Amino acid sequence: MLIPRYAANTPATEITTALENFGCVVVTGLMDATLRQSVTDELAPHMSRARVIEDDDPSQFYPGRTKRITALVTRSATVTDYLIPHPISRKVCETTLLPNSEHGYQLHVTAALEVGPGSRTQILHREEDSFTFFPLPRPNLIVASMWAMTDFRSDNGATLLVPGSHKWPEDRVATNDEIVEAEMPAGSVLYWMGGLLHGAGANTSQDWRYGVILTYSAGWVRQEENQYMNVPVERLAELSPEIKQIAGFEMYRALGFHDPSVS
Ligand SMILES: O=C(O)CCC(=O)C(=O)O
Repeated sequence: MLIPRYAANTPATEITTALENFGCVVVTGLMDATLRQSVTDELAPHMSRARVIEDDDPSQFYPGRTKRITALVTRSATVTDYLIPHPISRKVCETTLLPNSEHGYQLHVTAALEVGPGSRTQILHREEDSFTFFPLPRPNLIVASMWAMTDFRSDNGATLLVPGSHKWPEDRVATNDEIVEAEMPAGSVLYWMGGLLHGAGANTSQDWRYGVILTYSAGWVRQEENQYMNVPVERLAELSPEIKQIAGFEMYRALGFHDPSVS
């Protein structure tokens, strides 16, 4: 099975319908070379300090020969202002998350991720694996996006996904022929449902595969990335009301109050 693929000017309802049915979809042409360069330049000093795991432990979630940094709201104005609130991502969030979270959704994780030469296949997992309270298939609590800074190819670690697995029961295991690669040109975005099995592919090439992951969750769940720790008050003061809300700094009904005289 191939992952459904759409151009950026496709009506959003076509994209979200395919996403809900197949569990994943690629949208091409969402980010031009200038934007990609801005993201890469803003994150370069942080990426250069990121630790590369040299010794791979196959039982570990993160494969060796990969680099990962988080806190992108603090570290990249371009990710914050353009990628996070992108109209197609917002439409995807509205369609997949609002039915279970009618007062809004929030950022769940921001991460930039480089998969290096020699990196193995990542263990297949679901973004919603922390929410063990709900039996599989879970209600939609998360939707994920991967913004391709470089081409994603079969040989350089393109994300592997199992279409349809967001609707599977606990005991169904993916067979090799059910796993597909999200090959896509730089500037594309892969969206997938939080209940979908996926993981980074192996990189047998000489290139580093570079992507930015932005995930979003129902407004009432605990965010996976602790934005209150990863966004210092000086950076928070620079954020627009829209970004503050989406980053999780606004209340969801009674959740998240604070006393402004304290901080
Ligand atoms: O890098 C990828 O393609 C997927 C990474 C991922 O799913 C993760 O690290 O949680």
